[in-house]
Amino acid sequence: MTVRGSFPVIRRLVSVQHLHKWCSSRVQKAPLVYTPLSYNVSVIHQHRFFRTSYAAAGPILQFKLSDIGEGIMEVTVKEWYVKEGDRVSQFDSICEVQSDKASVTITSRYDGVIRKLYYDIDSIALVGKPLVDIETDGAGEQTPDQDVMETPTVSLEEHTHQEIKGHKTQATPAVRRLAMENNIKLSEVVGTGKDGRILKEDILNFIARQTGAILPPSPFHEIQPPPPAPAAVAKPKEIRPSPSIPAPVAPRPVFTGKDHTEPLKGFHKAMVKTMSAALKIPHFGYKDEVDLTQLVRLRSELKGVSESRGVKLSYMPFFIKVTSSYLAAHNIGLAMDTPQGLLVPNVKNVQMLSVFEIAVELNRLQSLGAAGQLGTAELTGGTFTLSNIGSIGGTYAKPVILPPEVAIGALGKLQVLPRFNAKDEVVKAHIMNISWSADHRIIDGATMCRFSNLWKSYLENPGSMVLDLK
Ligand code: CO6
Repeated sequence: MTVRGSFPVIRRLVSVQHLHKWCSSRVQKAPLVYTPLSYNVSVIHQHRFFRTSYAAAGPILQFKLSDIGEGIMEVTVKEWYVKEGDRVSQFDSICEVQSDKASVTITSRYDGVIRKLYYDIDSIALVGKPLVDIETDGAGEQTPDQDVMETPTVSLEEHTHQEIKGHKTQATPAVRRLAMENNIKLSEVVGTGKDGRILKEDILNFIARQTGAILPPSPFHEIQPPPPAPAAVAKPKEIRPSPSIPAPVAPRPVFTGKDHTEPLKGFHKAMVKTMSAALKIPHFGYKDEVDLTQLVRLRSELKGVSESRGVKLSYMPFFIKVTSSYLAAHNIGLAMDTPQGLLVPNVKNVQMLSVFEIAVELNRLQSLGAAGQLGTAELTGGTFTLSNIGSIGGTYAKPVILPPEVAIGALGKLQVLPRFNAKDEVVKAHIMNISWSADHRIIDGATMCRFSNLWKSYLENPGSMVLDLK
């Protein structure tokens, strides 16, 4: 139903929504943009020609940001230790990058001259994309298999075990991952590689020394019983167990599971960004219960009619219609549990649709969602969201606002419960709880309370909808 302008509460929601949209569009324009540079060989050589007369120059190589582990796909460039034209050697520090987990110093894998820095300070650098171009020294340049990173100087997560103030270690990402997976601090491992670089063998030897563990490359690590103590090996005859003491039973191998770190992708990654943006919104919650006894009756009357037209009629079309009470275009989003995860498609222009038409569109969105075919058209432009968590279970929720919207409602499970009627008699009632969250910068509690009361009154007296329905 459309009740535009006739309620002060609704007018306030309209104006604040516009204000909020304006603010949010600015927030959404925040960086997170990476422009990959496609290189053309002639351009590189021209660049070289003008910038250097370096005689023994080799090819210009793109030094790419290697996999840092822990599913990190992008980092922020915090500091450059080199500038264009600087000469670097292998393992010289190039820059400091920061992920949401740690700060890492990236070191050079080549000897040569820095020809190009790809990012400004505070830009987002992507794993696998070029960081710098290095004009290497001669054609026979050594190219180690993997980029080398120095130990993070600031570790934000305890389990990385890589914070060693004033002491830097060198190891490839694969070696770091091996150390991390086995809870080993790199600072405690003696590196036997070039310039003290820690090799995979160093980690395996460290584990063997500590626990006697042998780590086969399988999903499970079989921890072998420790080898005999050196003293026992050196002086076997001095240790004579008494005949009365039973021979020690060989400890059984212990199997430890192996955790996997999965990078966040697709819609899940988008959820991280949206919900992180939502964290900046000061949410307040407002909850109430709604007696849907009459609506339950009404729906059961209309359900058969709807089904005879080939459309499933749940309660959602009613909830959506009643929520459609503000803004010029009422695109009511609904949280949908799909095989791809949580998605929020919206029903466009609800102000122009009947309950039946909403049900038709809802059925279409559900089919698309189940088939993994919801697209940008369905997923953008929402103005208000309802989340029917009650279709899965639960009574109350604390829904999180989907920016740039300013409010959201979570519907609880519809339950049959005893309630008192106007004559003080206990009656069987169909009760559903509604949990609203609103942006307190824009909406105050009283506004939300009035809005909720209006919403509730339409649903508790569905006959009254007929008066205002468009
Ligand atoms: N209570 C009791 N029964 C319900 C309810 C509630 N709340 N909701 C639906 N139903 C009934 C519904 O009437 C149907 O009954 P019959 O017609 O008699 O068979 C039946 O359950 C199935 O309904 P269906 O789910 O198919 O359709 P509906 O239109 O109600 O819901 C949907 C569509 C897309 C919202 C739903 O399928 C869905 O995906 N729900 C999950 C939404 C979700 O994941 N929300 C969590 C988001 S995160 O909010 C969040 C704050 C956190 C917790």
